[in-house]
Amino acid sequence: MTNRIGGSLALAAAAALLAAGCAPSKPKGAQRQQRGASDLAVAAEKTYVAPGDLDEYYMFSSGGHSGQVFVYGIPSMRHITTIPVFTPYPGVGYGFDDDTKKMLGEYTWGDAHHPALSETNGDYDGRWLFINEMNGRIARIDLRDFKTKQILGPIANISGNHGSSFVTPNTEYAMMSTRFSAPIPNGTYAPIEKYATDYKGVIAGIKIDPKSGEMSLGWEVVTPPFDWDLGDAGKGPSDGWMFFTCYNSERGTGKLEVTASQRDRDYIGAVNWKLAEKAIQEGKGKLIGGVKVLDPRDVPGLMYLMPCGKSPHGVDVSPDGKWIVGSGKLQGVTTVFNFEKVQTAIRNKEFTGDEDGIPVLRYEAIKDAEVPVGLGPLHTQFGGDGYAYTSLFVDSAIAKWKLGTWEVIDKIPVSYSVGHLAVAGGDSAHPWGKYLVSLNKLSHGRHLSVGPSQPESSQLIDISGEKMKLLYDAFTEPEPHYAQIIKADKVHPIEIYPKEENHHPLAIWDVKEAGPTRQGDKVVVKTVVVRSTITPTSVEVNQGDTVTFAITNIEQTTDELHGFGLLGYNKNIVIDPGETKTVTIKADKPGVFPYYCTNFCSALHQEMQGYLIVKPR
Ligand code: CUK
Ligand code: CUA
Repeated sequence: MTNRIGGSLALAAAAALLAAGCAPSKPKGAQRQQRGASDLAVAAEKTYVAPGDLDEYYMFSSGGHSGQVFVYGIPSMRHITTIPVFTPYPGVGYGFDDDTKKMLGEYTWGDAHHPALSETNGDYDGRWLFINEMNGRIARIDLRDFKTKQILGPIANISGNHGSSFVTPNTEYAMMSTRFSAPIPNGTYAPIEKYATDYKGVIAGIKIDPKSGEMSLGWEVVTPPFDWDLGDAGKGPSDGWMFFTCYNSERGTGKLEVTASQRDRDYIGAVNWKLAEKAIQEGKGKLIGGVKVLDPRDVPGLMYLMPCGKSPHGVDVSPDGKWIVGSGKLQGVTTVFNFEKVQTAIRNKEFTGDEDGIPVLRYEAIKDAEVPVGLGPLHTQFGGDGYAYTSLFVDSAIAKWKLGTWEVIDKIPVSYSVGHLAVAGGDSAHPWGKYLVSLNKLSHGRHLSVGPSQPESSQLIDISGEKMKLLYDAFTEPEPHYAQIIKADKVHPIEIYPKEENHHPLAIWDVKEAGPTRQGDKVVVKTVVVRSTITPTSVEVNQGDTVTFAITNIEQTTDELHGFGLLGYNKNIVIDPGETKTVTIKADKPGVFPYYCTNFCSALHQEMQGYLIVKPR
């Protein structure tokens, strides 16, 4: 690596700031940022959604280690709902009924970073939302009812699935990758001294059924232990490729802040997923951990390495698919690669070497520009008008720059230390632009004090004009990373489950059919909930029985949810109008256990109650 990258002086400063913690000095509580009165009035008007009016966009924000997805309205920045994904959520009974309990499996937490809306021809189609999780899992939320329908994984050989769940332009695949390289298959021992040779990175394609959205493992590619961090799929001319950044091409261990920052460059890995698909069909994969894994040495053309500035984090493909933007965290520039040049370099074999058989492309041959955006560039999103927006962690700002001319047009400070940013449609083929949300890592008391565990901060920024304008501060629970913003009219949720669509084998719609049936020591209680009775109103079983309540909410009225809380047995579920759910307990404790409706549903809500009576043996 002989080429120097611009901003290497700044680099040392950046590294120091990264290490030291880098927020600007802390403002006093309730202190106002100095601003002209007219600006405040404009910001207020632009974000005010009057009572009864609706927001223009949905924002789906990852909940980080809360394992959830937060749904906001934009421009109001109101938190409308939470979609539980990887974590039980008593509010909607998630993780308590038999189906969602099974879906969560043994995990009671998940670290979810990157939501991805499904796409058709590179544009959001409003069908599904996918989201990754660090324990090698990925989930699909159906936007028809805003519910998690599938959790796939943990996927074999993947270790710390961070570079996920970015999708290809027609949702053929969601992406997956190993961030914490480890020996494969999982469960293999190798001492840390063997890191460089025996630890592996893995990149995977998660196949998505175009009709049902059902996910399954498509293929895996084994790589050197580079710690794959983030990804994005090519589109337009670059369709067929996936790009992943890595931050440890040094193959360092121990204090990575030192060892992983030695080289001037790390890599963006480019994987030809259409070739991966073909190679697996041709049987070129080797069975590792029960799945077929491709070695780039066996499949020429499968993978290339694009050198990118020190410790890159985000990689983002422009709306037209021509440019690939990679940002080195420890640089003052973001690098723009030209996909056409990448292809030419591959054709002309402009390689400077290889890493375990994966050719390294010559940096100067594939680069179009180094844009001097500022310190600590992380992620880039795109507007609909040829502008790009890059988050600057160290500068605690967002830079606006022009694709093609590479001019930096504007910069706006954010509060504080932005990670991801999200523009409406900002990673699609046709971004809407208009709004940008800065998902900040620190809030430093820009809110009423709530003690040391401060909320997460997101800021709404108007990007409709030449200059970016801050509109609003919003706060949430931990911890949004990335978000996707979609025009509200692209999403078409139902408001009840239609009776004719309920094919649950245990559903009943007539209270006369309600009651227990027994087979040996298994008792199934067909149950109806409707204003304002839970039928049956009491059930007697024997100690040691396995009891399944199959509960149908026969309401067909919007918002008439009923709950089923069972005291003493740690069960709490919620049944939406027209829905049937089952909840199973082992009745191992004798006694009388009340069950009751937990959702305030009518004037006679209190009366919705009954008893599970467990007769001692
Ligand atoms: S990460 Cu959090 S700032 Cu997990 Cu996408 Cu970049
Ligand atoms: Cu049903 Cu309260």
